[in-house]
Amino acid sequence: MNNDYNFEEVIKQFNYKGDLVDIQPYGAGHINDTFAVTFHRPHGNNVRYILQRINTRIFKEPEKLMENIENVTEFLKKKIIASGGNPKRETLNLVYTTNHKPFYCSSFGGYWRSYVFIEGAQTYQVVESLQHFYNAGKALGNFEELLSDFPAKKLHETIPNFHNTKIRYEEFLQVLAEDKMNRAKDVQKEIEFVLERGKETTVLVELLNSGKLPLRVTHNDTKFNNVMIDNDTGEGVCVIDLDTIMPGSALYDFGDSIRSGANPAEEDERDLSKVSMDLQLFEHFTRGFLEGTKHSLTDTEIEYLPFAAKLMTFECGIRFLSDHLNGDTYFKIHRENHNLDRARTQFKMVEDMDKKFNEMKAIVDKYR
Ligand code: ADP
Ligand code: GN1
Ligand code: MG
Repeated sequence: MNNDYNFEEVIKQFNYKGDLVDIQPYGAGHINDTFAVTFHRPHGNNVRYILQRINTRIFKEPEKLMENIENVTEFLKKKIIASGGNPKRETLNLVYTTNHKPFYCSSFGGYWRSYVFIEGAQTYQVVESLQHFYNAGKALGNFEELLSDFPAKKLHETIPNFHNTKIRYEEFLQVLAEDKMNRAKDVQKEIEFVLERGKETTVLVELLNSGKLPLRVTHNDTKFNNVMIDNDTGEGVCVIDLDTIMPGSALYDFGDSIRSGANPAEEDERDLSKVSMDLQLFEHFTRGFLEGTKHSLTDTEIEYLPFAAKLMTFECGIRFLSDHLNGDTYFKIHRENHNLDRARTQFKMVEDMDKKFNEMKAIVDKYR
């Protein structure tokens, strides 16, 4: 356990009931520091909460970020109640501080927040069943549908230009020109791969700017481990990790889900022969997503779904490769060349999507 954190100070700020019995690092996110904290209630069971330190190197305005999360979860709660759902499980529930704030700014540094732990469900790094991925698609489509009348103006942009692939590409060119760590010489093949495809990075940005694609309230970080899957029913019970909720495109959410879930291997798999874009997985997610959105996507959105899957995968690869060249300052790494390994899996997926592009289009047409 990392002793840099003064848990005693942090834990007493939140409205937890019972005696603290355990604190454990939790989950496999690349950004925040996440812990599961367990309390024992007198005459009762143990109760768990999620406690997170927000990564303020990445999220520079945590107060605004928390305002987004409060507004969105309150909005979702009302809708879930109105449709007879369970608001304690189907959306994140913040635990407030004793001062009625949604976060605590600690004396030793860092912004902390806490959520009710969603029990009886789990997240997966790799999809283990087609049904799970179909259900994740349904849950994410439904999430967008529920937020379709959320007042987008109320949202702060927590990371400006997050999915502006054109700007991501320009930033890559800059990092490459600087080559701070002198690593470019060892990754020429990957650099070439990016440079050859640079032109494609403007497509969605231009469609959005010209109004041909609608701006919606989107999640923007829809990797499979950001959907909690119910242990009994296999349903996508709750969409979590709401740090990047911002105005965006449904194509970002669809594309990022395919990027992370349609690959039967881990995101950092070193044996690239195991990495691919599995068409069966693609089909299950697509069917679920289109059902979840209640078929409300426009023709242009539907037309660009396969392209978005490829572009979001390419964008993520660019981000991993940029971070590798830049000395691994953004994504958490756990071994040498970790971001390079991650970039390679993304580029392998892009290549595979190129080969299977017509089949992906045919699948989308089947369910539109
Ligand atoms: P990061 O931004 O670092 O990815 P997440 O908010 O996704 O952080 O949390 C990391 C992991 O913690 C998730 O993948 C999930 O397994 C777990 N987790 C997060 N929130 C909850 C919750 N409310 N209940 C249960 N598990 C959760
Ligand atoms: C990060 O936070 P996490 O691990 O769910 C990243 C995503 C990337 C993803 C790649 C805020 O997601 O954009 O697609 O890693 N989140 C942020 O695995 O940058
Ligand atoms: Mg996450």
